[in-house]
Amino acid sequence: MATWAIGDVHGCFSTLDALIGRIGLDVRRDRLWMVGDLVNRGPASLQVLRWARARDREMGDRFQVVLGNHDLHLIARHLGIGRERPRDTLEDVLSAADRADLVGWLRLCPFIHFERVEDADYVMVHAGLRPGWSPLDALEAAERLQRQLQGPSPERLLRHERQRKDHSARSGDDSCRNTNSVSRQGADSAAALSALTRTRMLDSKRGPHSYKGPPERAPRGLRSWFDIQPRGCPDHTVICGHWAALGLQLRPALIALDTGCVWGGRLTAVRLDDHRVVQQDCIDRFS
Ligand SMILES: [Mn+2]
Repeated sequence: MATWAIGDVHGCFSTLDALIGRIGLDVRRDRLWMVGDLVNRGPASLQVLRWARARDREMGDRFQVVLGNHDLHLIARHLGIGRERPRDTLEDVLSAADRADLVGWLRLCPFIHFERVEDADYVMVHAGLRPGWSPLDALEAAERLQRQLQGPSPERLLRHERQRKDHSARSGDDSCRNTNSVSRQGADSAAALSALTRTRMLDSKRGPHSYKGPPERAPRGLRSWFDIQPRGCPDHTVICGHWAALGLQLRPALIALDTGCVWGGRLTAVRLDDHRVVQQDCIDRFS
C-alpha cells in the first residue's frame, strides 16, 4: 500500500489522468492526497471534479482533498457570492447538470488533514500554517472555518476570502487591534484562512505579503512562511501546494508540490513512503 500526494491540478484533467496512470494508483489499497486548487485556470475543471468525486466514493478515507483558494472561489461563484474574475475557467462546472452535487461535495472538504503514515506525522494544507501554531491550534482554526463554510451563512468567510485577495499585503494581526471580540474573531478567521489557503511570504511583522515569485528574488525583509520560527506544527511534515514559483521542495519537514502544471509546467506526485517523485508534463490543451 502506497500513499501518494499530488500538487495543484487547476483543471488540467488530461495531465492528472496521465499522472495517475504513471503512478499506477491502486484504488483498492493506496492512499491519495491532493493539496487543493483542483479547479480553475485550466480547461477541464468539470472533469477533474467528477474524477475526484468518484475517487472519494471509491476510496473513502484513503482519498483526501484539502481546500484551496480557487476551490473556495468556485464555491462562492456557485452560491452567487463571488463575482467572475478575468481568468476564471469555471463555466463548464457552473453550467453542468451535476453542479450542485459536485460543488456540494467540494464544500464538505476540510482545510487541513492530519495523518500518521509509517511512523511519520503529516499535515496537509493548501498553502501553509501560521508561525507558532500547534497541531491543535491549526486543527481548531481549520475546523472553525469549515463550520462557517458549511453553515447557513458562508458569505462572511467567502467575503474574507475576497478581502484577503484584495488586501493581501495587510496583516491580519494588525487589523484586529483595538476592536471588539466579534471583529477580533473575524480577523482571526481571516488570518487563519489566509494562512491555510493563500500564504507564501510574510513581512517583518509576520503579515501576509502578495509576492508570488521565487523566494530567492523576494523583496528584502520577506520570509517564506515555513522559514519563520517556530514554524507551525514543527514535528509534522507539511504537505502543501499553492506556490508555483517555489517549485518542488522535498525537505525533512516540508513537501511542496505545486510545480506550475497550469502555467506550462508539470504536475507532481510524491510517494510519502520513500519520497519517490513522479511528474507529468502538462498535456492539457488551452483554447
Ligand atoms: Mn492556490
